[in-house]
Amino acid sequence: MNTSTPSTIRVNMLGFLPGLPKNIVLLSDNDLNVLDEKGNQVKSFSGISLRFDEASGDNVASVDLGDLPEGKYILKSGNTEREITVKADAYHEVTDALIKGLYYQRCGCALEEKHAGIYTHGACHTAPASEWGNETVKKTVLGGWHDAGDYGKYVGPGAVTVAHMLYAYLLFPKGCSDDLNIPETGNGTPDILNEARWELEWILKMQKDDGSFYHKLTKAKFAPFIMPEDDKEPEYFMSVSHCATEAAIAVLALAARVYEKFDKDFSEKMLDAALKGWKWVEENPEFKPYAQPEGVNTGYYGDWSDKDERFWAACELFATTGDAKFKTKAEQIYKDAKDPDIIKKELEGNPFFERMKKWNPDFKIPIGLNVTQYGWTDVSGLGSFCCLFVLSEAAGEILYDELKSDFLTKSAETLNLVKSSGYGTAIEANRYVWGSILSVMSNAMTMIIDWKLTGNTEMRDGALNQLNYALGLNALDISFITGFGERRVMNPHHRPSGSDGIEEPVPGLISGGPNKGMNYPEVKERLGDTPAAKYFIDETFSADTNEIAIYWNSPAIFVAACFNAI
Ligand code: 9MR
Ligand code: ZN
Repeated sequence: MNTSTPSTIRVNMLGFLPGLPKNIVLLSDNDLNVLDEKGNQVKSFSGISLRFDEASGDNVASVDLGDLPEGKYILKSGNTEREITVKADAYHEVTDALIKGLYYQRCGCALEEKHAGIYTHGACHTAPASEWGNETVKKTVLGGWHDAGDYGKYVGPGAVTVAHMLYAYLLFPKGCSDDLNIPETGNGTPDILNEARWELEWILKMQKDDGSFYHKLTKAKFAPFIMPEDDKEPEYFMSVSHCATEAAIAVLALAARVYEKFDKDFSEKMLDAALKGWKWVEENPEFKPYAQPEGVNTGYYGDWSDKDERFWAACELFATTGDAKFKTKAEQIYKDAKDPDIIKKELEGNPFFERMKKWNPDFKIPIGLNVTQYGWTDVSGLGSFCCLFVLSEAAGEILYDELKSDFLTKSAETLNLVKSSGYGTAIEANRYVWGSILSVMSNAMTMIIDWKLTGNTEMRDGALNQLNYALGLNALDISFITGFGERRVMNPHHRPSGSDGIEEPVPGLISGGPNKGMNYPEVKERLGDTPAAKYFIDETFSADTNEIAIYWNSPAIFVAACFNAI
């Protein structure tokens, strides 16, 4: 745990890029002096005026240090000093580490010392598993990544994680470097794709003969804090679900294109599986939400609708096959999602909607697909990637022009969030929920896409501020990425990190961060009415504020790879 007091100078602890803005945040209105390594003053800022930041309750001033050549600098404000670095490859190591973070989540194999170093461990979860409630179906499915701090494996979350990685690779190939020291390193395929394949192979095995995909492969209950190889409780294939099936179809169709030039057989296998999955969807068009069986309390990942997954799947299948029926389907879903009568009908008696209304009486009927959402609940934004960058103009009026205009409306709102936050963080004060890092990183992705589409550098800079947030420019003065930054997360809710006897947690994992939504009673008791952006405890028990998850790492990979490529 970090016991030192947070500094009144907040910075990206890894450093800044020479040609881009260098935003820092001050918590005092003293003049700011910038000294070079020899102690010469190179810049100074006076007339600092503080403003109230709602999310943190802090009075802060954001300062862009502007142009500074590569080197180390000392920032001086009153009696406070803080060192920063300006470096062309400031984000290289962390991008690599975030990708390798997924290697450390690999299941069904041992992590060998030559790749994992001190984090080596024995093979885990290698026993055959049966279908929940049906012991006659029993098979051994190895592979995949442990989802998060727990050892569960879930198809939908795995699919979005891979999608973030594949789009990071497609958009910023130079930002995803290729020497991660994983077992496949040097095989001619970029390591980001090698790592993503580990999950894709597992997703393929989660398909049933009828084309559908199991929702998850987990035990009945979360394991205690033990190493994965010591976790011997039986695993079960939980029922199939529409969301899992369609997310799997989408990512397999996408991956079929990406891997084609590296491994044709693998690519064909994935496309066949995707098409077989789609056939199941056509034969079972009526959406049924995943229902957690009695006696099971591992991750739920339930959803009120699958139109976003179906939309994404149709887009990717159209992009891969060119078959117009998928385009028609995607267009239909896009249009229907804007029809209030259709939505109202969809929500009638919907258990998730009923729950939402109970929690939040102001809950508004969601009209239209949320084209800037990329997380496991709403994957519409992954469809945006496909429409905007793969299908592009040729996709026509709905899937390109209309979607692009909807997208740019949302991204403008996102940039406004950055401007209205004292720390420049793209999240409303009341949106610090479980895994708030997903909102922050997703909003960075949105601004990056806008920048790629329009060339608006304000968007790029807004996105950069979110990477800054992850690396220390925040109300806690903490780097949320394990292994990086002088004040970094040390006790994430992560079973291997909490049980391996090593002080430093497994590196390259990103914490979910402040959450003032649904909290553990002990967290509520200790934090009380602490402002949302500080609702965080760097202790192992606090899964609600300090767990790690594969699908939080992956948007961070996307954002880091973008700036690593600049
Ligand atoms: O990411 C999930 C978050 O959106 C939910 O609010 C939270 C509580 O239901 O669950 C998160 O997912 C967890 C999953 O259920 C099990 N593995 C760990 C995940 C990260 O906390
Ligand atoms: Zn395992």
